[in-house]
Amino acid sequence: MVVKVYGSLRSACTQRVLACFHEKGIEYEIVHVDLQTAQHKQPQFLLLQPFGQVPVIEEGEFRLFESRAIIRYYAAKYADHGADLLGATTEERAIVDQWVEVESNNFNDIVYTLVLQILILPSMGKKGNLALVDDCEEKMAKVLDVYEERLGKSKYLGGETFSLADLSHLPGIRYLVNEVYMEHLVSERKNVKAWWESISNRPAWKKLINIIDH
Ligand SMILES: N[C@@H](CCC(=O)N[C@@H](CS)C(=O)NCC(=O)O)C(=O)O
Repeated sequence: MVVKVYGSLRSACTQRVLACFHEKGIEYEIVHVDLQTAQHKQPQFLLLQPFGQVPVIEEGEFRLFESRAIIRYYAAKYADHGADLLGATTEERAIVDQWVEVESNNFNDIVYTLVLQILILPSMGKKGNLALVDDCEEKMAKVLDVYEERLGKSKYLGGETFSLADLSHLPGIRYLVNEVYMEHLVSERKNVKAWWESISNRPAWKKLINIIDH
C-alpha cells in the first residue's frame, strides 16, 4: 500500500519520516500541506492532526502523527526490509531510543530556533534575533561536544550500526550545515564530522535530498 504523507518537503519533521521510507523502500505519496498559507491550521487539517503540525501519515484507515512515532512504527513494521534501524537486542534498542530522545529533547529545539531566526523570520520581512542566534550557537556547541565524545566510542550514536538515532538527526544537521551557516560546528569536531559524512552519504538520504532540492 502506498502511504500518504501529509506534510511539506521543506519541513524537517516530514524529511525525518521520508528518510525512513527511503531506507525501508516504502512507497509514499506526498499530500502537500502549505505551511506558508497556514493550511495546517485549517479545520480540515486539524481533523488529521489536532495540534496543527506536519507530518501525518495515512495508510487506509490508519493514521499517525509525531514524526518519531512514525519512524519507530515503520522501522518495526518493516524490520526485515532494508536496513535494520532498531538495534538487535533489547539493550541495543534502548540505546537507540535514548539517542532518538536526545535528538528530540536536547538537539531539535536549538535547530528549530536557528531556522526560525535565520530563515523563516527574514523570509517574512522580519528581523531575526541575533543574540538568540549566538545563544543557540553556544548551546549547540555544547550538545555536539557530547556527541563528539559518544562518537569517539561508537561509530554511530546508537552503536556500531546506523539506526533511527542517526536517521532522526539527518534533517536537523542538514539545516545546520547547509542552511543556517553553522557548518563549522560539525567540521570542527573530528568524530561528528566523520559521522555526518557517513550518514549523509547514505544512498537513501541522497535520493531524498535530490527530491527535496528539485
Ligand atoms: N513533534 C512533532 C513536531 C511537528 C512540527 O513541529 N512540525 C513543524 C514542521 S517541522 C510544523 O508543523 N510547524 C508548524 C507549526 O507548528 O505551526 C513531530 O515530530 O512530528
